[in-house]
Amino acid sequence: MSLRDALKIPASQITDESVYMDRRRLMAAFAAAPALGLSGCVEAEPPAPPKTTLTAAQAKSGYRTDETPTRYEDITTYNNFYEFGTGKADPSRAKRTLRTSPWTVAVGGHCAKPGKVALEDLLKGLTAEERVYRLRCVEGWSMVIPWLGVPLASVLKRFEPTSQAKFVAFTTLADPRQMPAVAWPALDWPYREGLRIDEAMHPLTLLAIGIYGKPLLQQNGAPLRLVVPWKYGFKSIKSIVAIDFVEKMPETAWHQAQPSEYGFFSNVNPDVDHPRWSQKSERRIAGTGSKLFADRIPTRMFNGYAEQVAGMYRGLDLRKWS
Ligand SMILES: Nc1nc2c(c(=O)[nH]1)N[C@H]1C(S)=C(S)[C@@H](COP(=O)(O)O)O[C@H]1N2
Ligand SMILES: [Mo]
Repeated sequence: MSLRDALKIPASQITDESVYMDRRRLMAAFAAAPALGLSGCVEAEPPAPPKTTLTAAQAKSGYRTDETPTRYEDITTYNNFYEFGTGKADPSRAKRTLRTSPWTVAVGGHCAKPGKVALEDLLKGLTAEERVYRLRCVEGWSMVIPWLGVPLASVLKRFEPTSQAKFVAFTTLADPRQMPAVAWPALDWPYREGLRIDEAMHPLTLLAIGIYGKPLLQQNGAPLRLVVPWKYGFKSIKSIVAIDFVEKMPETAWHQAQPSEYGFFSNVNPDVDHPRWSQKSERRIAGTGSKLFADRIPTRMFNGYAEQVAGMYRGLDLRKWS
């Protein structure tokens, strides 16, 4: 039995053995250079972001959609959360081992007021809003989800990031006692993600705490996860325990696993194919009758949020910086 079979990683998700071995070498190299850590630069730095202007009304127009929301039972049973297994049903079938209370988030790096903050304090004084955002996965499926959350910007501003804070790095909990699949090297734990500072501060970027008005379930990334609606699903990191303001583009779990397949920006872009499949179309998780997927629909640039976010990438080669 191959390692991939043993780990139940579908071929579409991870690769052939040779790439897997490459990744192991990469991980070994990474372990040998721990100083790289969170501030380690992934590749050459992209040009600085242009100054963008977005009116409140323009931003708000992205908060809703007329599309039919995906059913709650589908949103909570068709998941990617590799810390609980690589199968889509694994996270919802897993025992409820994640202790979400008390929950603390360590915020650090280039900011005037770093600190380890209890979740209640992190959200104190902020009003949770419902926003209906699409989530589009690289594997070609998508959902429409009524998220409950707070703008990430309003949380980050309280820590007073300095001018050296060019990027924001996020880290998921990696406790094998609470997350059984962390015992297996499906990814190099902890799961990490990152955003450029303007993306992190963009009004569309949400720190979600619920779905359909209910607190997030374990499988959806309780007690708080990121939602970046114009990027592929893996940018929406779950069960966040650390947020760091960094100067260099941070390493991310999927980029580290497959640098040729998962770029840092990972903006939904129908014109840039994943090396092993097209990104031109997607299928909604339909949840009607016995049909899991609805018919294929064309994928839209920036997942349909171009009006709100395209300005942030003016002058950036979206092929090179995919
Ligand atoms: N920590 C962590 N965050 C994660 C993942 C993961 O495996 N671990 N999977 C990502 C991927 S690939 C997707 S598509 C979304 C899925 O979110 P959902 O299960 O709530 O729909 O979570 C993202 N966040
Ligand atoms: Mo995904």
